[in-house]
Amino acid sequence: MHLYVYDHCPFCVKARMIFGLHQQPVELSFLLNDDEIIPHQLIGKKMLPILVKDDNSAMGESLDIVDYIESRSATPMLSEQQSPALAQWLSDVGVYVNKLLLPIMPTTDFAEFLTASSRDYFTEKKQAYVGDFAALIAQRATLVEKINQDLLRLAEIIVAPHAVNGTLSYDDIHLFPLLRNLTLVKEIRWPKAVAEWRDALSTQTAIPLLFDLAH
Ligand SMILES: N[C@@H](CCC(=O)N[C@@H](CS)C(=O)NCC(=O)O)C(=O)O
Repeated sequence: MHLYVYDHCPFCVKARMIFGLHQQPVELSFLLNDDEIIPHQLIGKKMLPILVKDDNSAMGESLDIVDYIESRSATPMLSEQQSPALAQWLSDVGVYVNKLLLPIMPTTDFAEFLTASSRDYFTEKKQAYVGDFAALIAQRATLVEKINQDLLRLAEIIVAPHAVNGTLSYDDIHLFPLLRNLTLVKEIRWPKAVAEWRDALSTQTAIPLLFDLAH
């Protein structure tokens, strides 16, 4: 199977996680962010992740891909258990965290941003809904302080180092991509319980964290 992704994309990380958890090999391709042709050819719109299955049919939507790999496994790994506290936390943080993270993305060495035109494409598209990147970069210290406070709250929600609810669930799939992207931000103060969970999920999914790219 073949998975088309962007490295910065939280939905793509969700799809990558399920392959890692099941230790199922998948061929990964990182598309340039301004490549509209391949996604359109595969699913008729410009959106990743896309899984091309063994029968050559293409599937979009991260959670459909997660469910597809789960349902094919003799030993499904994700419980349906949901933490209302985590859902609330993700919703609260979702209000502002893109203002911190999106302006950083085109300054990284991610494969999807290797060309000037791919960086320009991303910047123009994301600024249209999150706001001017230069203005957001000026707010970075305030946004970092907000997430540092919220990570303290998250530490109280995490039940066990290997799984946010004590056993692996879709909640782990929802949380890990955000925390992975936050490893790009060098000023983050990681509470111990959050750092342990983050590292354990990175190990279990075989998806590297981004500290090497942090600035
Ligand atoms: N509901 C979709 C959302 C996927 C999504 O929003 N992907 C973004 C990247 S994070 C995308 O491809 N956006 C179009 C673009 O970047 O041009 C899913 O869960 O897979």
